[in-house]
Amino acid sequence: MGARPKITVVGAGNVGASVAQYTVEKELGDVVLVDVVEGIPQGKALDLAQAGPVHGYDSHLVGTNGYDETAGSDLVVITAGLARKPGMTRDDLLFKNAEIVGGVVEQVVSRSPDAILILVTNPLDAMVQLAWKKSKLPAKRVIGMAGVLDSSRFRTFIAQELKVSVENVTAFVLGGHGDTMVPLPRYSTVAGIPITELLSPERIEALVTRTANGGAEIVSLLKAGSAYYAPAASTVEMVEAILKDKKKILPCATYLDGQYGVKGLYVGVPVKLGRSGVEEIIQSKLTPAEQAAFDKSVGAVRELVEKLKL
Ligand code: TXD
Repeated sequence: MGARPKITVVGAGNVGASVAQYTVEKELGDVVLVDVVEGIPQGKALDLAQAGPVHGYDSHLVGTNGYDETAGSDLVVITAGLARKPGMTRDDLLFKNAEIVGGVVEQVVSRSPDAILILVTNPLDAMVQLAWKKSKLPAKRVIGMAGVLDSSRFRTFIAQELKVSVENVTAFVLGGHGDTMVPLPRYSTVAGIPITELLSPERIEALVTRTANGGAEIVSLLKAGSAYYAPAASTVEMVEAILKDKKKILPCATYLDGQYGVKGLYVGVPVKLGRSGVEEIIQSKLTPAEQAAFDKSVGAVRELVEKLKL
């Protein structure tokens, strides 16, 4: 490891390995890949290192089953966790992943007290709240990835519908991850034009519904496992915004302390990401209908968090 930023990725499964891949392809820093399964992080790190000559990156990669190699990380991405198995309730998953994420946070923070944490493990909003509590880090340095993915899905569907470049499409989403997320069509644009001027309310509603069910649509196609390319790409957009101090505004799960009428809870809203983490929470006025949908989403997040008794 050298003078480049140091990025630890915990969980070398589908999302974690893809995060490592995109991170080195963009040469954002050196990567330490951690997993409990023996051989997997080592094998994937070595394999990715051997793609370096072809892709032209010099980032170093290390795979490990321990945490000593993670010491002094600038940024830690946590994807470790279980997926829901048959017979397992959402609550079973909540408690199991809380145990995993809690343990991981203790291990990484003791060795990298200055790191910024990005949480990916589901249920996302509850896991990021737990990670913040356990880490005792300032809230600006503990951030959850979900909104970038949800808005990227929405942007994909808008671009397909209107047959325009995805690069022309921006989208604005709020709320918790998944089925209660709140897309804001009047702030979602194509080359600056709100989609409310380009699409009928019915078509917008259909795209919104498909976005909210975006994760489930992929699970039903893949059968085993869930989405990982877009989740990893979304995570790496956050990594890049932070390490390059871009001041990029992205929807992330962040700690609200009164903003949007919410206090003491992690929820997805647009934030400015820079080298110190969440540098600003971007606020905008919601219509009564938008605020009601947001409040409902916040209620669902709060319900999960309360079960954890943090
Ligand atoms: O928008 C979002 N936030 C999400 C969330 C988008 C996609 C995936 N999302 C969630 O991320 C998903 O529901 C899972 O909770 C995580 C990881 O998903 P992934 O698809 O990567 O799951 P895998 O392939 O099962 O990988 C999980 C890895 C696996 O290799 C385990 O061995 C490892 O986590 N694992 C651990 N690593 C380290 N330490 C501990 N304790 C541990 N336990 C399991």
